[in-house]
Amino acid sequence: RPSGQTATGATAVAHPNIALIKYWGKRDERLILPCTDSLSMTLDVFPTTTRVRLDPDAEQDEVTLNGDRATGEAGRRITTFLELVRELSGLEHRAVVDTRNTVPTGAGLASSASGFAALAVAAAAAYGIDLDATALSRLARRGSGSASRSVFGGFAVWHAGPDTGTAAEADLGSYAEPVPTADIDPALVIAVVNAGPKAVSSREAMRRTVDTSPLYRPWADSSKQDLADMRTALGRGDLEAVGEIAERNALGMHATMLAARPAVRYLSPATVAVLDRVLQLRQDSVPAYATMDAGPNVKVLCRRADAPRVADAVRDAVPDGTVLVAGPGRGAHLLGG
Ligand code: 2P0
Repeated sequence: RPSGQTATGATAVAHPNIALIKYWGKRDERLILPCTDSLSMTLDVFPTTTRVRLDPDAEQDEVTLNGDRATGEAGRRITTFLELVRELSGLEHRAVVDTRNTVPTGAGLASSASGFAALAVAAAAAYGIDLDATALSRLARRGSGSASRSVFGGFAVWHAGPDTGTAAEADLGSYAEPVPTADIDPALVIAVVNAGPKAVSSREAMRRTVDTSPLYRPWADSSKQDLADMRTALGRGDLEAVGEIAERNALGMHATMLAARPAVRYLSPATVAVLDRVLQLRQDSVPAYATMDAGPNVKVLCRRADAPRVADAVRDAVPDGTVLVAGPGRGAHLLGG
């Protein structure tokens, strides 16, 4: 038994991941089955630490997020997730969940990915269900799609799973796994630009895009080729190709949202300022490539050796922003495990 686990409780740590081939759009909202495969790098910054303890006497789950009692949607999502864990375990005990997130407030940095990956690992251990990494990834997916990838360290691909057959078959086929890569010694320079809170949740934005954007299908189709090309580029350790594919896939995803009705636009003037700087870096022969998620922040993929120069350039573009450098990190694990 790892030291993070006691008879009735367990503590797990997980990190966010940044997708290089994006997940955007669900074909099943309840099971969180995506329309497309996606591929990401798990980071070595912003860990989430989650402790789950069973309380046989409690009538309700008690969830604390960064020291405050979770209310509203966040609390509901966690309780719904715990219901699923209880179903799998056959135990009915309520749980005390304590989550500490280190993502800076408003950074828009996939805290649901690290959050549900840590919760899946801690809750499975606390409820005594013995799941392998594949099953943990499937379970984490039910909390938040991108969490399926944070179960693994480094580069991971999340399979959409079969879209013929039963719901159970689709569920079984939709999980993440590590991607074979040659060493590209990558860094992601993260530009947290100043921005207000997200106007549209990614859940709602995905739904609107799938339902109304005439560009959605073409992007989803092109994403298949992007993924195949990305696997090849990672396999041969070609950072330039990895970056080019990641950038085109992300810009395509944002194009689908811009064409939704009404449009969803997460990119801000500061985002574009960073994109200009990334272009300039490439003209100066520094391989650097941008990707953006459901917010204005930019993550710039480059060689670790170039990260200080890239970070300086980005800082110069967004003087009011915060810039930090991340590398590939570990998958979700029990503390002490
Ligand atoms: C990704 N994003 O692949 C994409 C790219 C944002 C843009 O996964 O509804 O929080 O919980 O499954 O995983 C954000 O969506 O959505 C996301 P749910 P999630 O990283």
